[in-house]
Amino acid sequence: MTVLTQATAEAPAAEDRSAFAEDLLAGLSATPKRIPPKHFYDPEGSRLFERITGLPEYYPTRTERMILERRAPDIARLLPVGAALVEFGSGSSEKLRLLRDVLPTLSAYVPVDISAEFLAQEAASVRRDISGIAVLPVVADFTRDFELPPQVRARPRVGFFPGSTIGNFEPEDAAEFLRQAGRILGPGATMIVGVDRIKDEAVLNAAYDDAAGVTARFNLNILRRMNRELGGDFDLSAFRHRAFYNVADHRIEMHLESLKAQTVTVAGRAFSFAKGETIHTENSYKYTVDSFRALAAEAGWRPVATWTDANDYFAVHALKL
Ligand code: AVJ
Repeated sequence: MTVLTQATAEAPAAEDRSAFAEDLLAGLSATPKRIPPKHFYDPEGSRLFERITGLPEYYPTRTERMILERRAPDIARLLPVGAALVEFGSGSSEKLRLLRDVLPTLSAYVPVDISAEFLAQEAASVRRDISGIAVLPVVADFTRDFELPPQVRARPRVGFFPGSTIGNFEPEDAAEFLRQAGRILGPGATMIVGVDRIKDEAVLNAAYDDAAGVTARFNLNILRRMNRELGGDFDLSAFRHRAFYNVADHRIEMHLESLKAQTVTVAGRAFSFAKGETIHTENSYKYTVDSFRALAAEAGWRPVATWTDANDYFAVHALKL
């Protein structure tokens, strides 16, 4: 993960595409082959992810929603009145809406996202629906350094990182992200983070290999994206979706497995695949309540509360600097 680099002034779409090409050429040249999961989310990938969140096997989204709604009063009690809520990688601001009981405590909402267009739309809809809160969007890659709007510097600050997105980071990068979030938010800050928990392997495996095949389409869509945006000639029927829980490393791994020996061209370069060779497209790390608290503590945060569900599937952690 690149940290401490200022977000570029380039148009996000152009930056996106060249970053995609660069990551891809580097990742397909590596052994084993890999592509970073952030490139899943073109419009079709985002649509498929939305469908994943509604699948019967995919428990994280609905479980976290339930915890946030139920525990909003407890979260509110931890926050200083007049706090500014900074959401890292906000996407749609629907999680803010779940925190209905937190809203009276907030003076500002700062959604941070790389997609300027989506961010502007969401900001407008939050302004329309929620009164008494200044909406101050920041266009930035939240894994890099960025500046908070000057209006919130004098207010208490709360970071919000839901969705277990932190699970996509290698644990050392997750710690680095938390450290950097602490630097951005500053002394006295609070952080609310959603984290998926280690659980029965069968439950984990089903969540990433659903019966309807939506996750398979989500994974394979990255090949379609390479074909469309980078002139690739991937045959989608010559690859299959694989997802499994790696017990030793506490993570779900997603791969695209080549069903035969083949050579594919993308971005003007040829890449050979052996039969059975995979492209590693995602890690989704899982934590125990204690292993996540230890990680946060290592990054300079003090764990102050953890809320979970009756199945112990998911955890929402509150941290203080
Ligand atoms: C958005 C990273 C939290 O890891 O569960 C869902 C992405 N990948 N199904 C996750 C994902 C396959 C998701 N995160």
